[in-house]
Amino acid sequence: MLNHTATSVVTIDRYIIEQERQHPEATGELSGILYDLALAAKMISSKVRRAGLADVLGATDHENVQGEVQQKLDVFANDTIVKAMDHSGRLCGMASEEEPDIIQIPDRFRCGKYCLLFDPLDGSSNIDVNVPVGTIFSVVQKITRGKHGEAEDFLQPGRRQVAAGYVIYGSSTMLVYTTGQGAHGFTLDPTIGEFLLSHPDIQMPDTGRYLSVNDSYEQYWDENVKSLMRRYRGLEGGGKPFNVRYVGSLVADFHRNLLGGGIFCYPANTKNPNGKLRLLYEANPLAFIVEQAGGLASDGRQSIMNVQPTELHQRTPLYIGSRSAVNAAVETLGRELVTV
Ligand code: AHM
Ligand code: MG
Repeated sequence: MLNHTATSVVTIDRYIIEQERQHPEATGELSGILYDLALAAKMISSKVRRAGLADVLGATDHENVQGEVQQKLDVFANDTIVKAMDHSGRLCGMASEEEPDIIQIPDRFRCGKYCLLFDPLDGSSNIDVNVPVGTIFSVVQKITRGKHGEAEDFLQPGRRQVAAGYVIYGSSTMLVYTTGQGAHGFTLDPTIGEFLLSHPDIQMPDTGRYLSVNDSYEQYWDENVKSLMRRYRGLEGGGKPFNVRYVGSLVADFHRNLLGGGIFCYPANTKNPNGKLRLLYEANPLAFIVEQAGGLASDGRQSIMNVQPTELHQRTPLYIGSRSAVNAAVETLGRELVTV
């Protein structure tokens, strides 16, 4: 843990460099990836901040003043990350929730030893109603020998991540990342365009305060999931009831629970037997963060970080949050299913 006094101003660049110095063997490539991601986050943040003005500022038919067709924000976010990252020589490829296949590094650029996986703008269906959205990212090291990243490189369990994080475009823009030395949060100061250390070494409360789940799916849950939700609500098992909070934007729900304690659940249901959320772009990076903050993430059977992915866009049920709340999920969901 780096020791900064509450009064010192620490930019994200400085923090990344100081963390890197603790590893004499580091080449600086991973730090470079994090700098580039922070830059992409600032560009996306600036665009998201003007989201409601798109129609006001753009010309008719979604053309902007330069005559370019105005892009949907999630496409903009996707392209911004790809363009910020593809030329650095640090990546051997990328995978995005917005794109069907691996994004190859163009031949004119050098290939590096890392793979970047990301959800460029999670919760973007909320953007029209001014609800926080986010970017989620994960970095793993290439394991195949060729120049370009192959499926095998991207389909690695979360446990092999070397860095992960998210950006929340909320009432302020925050970037939270980990390289396995704690989870650290930085708030964007828009007046100087810098991410400044605001939440060093985040520790998640061990007990839950908030429950985030979309219970309009209740009719499609099995009995164990229903029982678990009754337990969280204090209707079964005698525990203290959680407060229910559901934004419907994973980064926003996760971030609140990370700071305040609690659990986010997206259970399997009969309509979506693997839930909705994506293992590689959403569950794994947030699982790495939550574990670094002292919490847990499970698919109901095993740690999210131990799941061996088989497909790029694989979905997974997700129970992520405070240790005691996730343990309650594993305990309840592991019961033999009682059907009535
Ligand atoms: P997206 O990646 O298409 O934006 O979908 C993911 C979002 C999450 O942000 C959120 O937690 C979830 O979908 C909400 O789903 P639901 O509306 O089914 O509750
Ligand atoms: Mg998403």
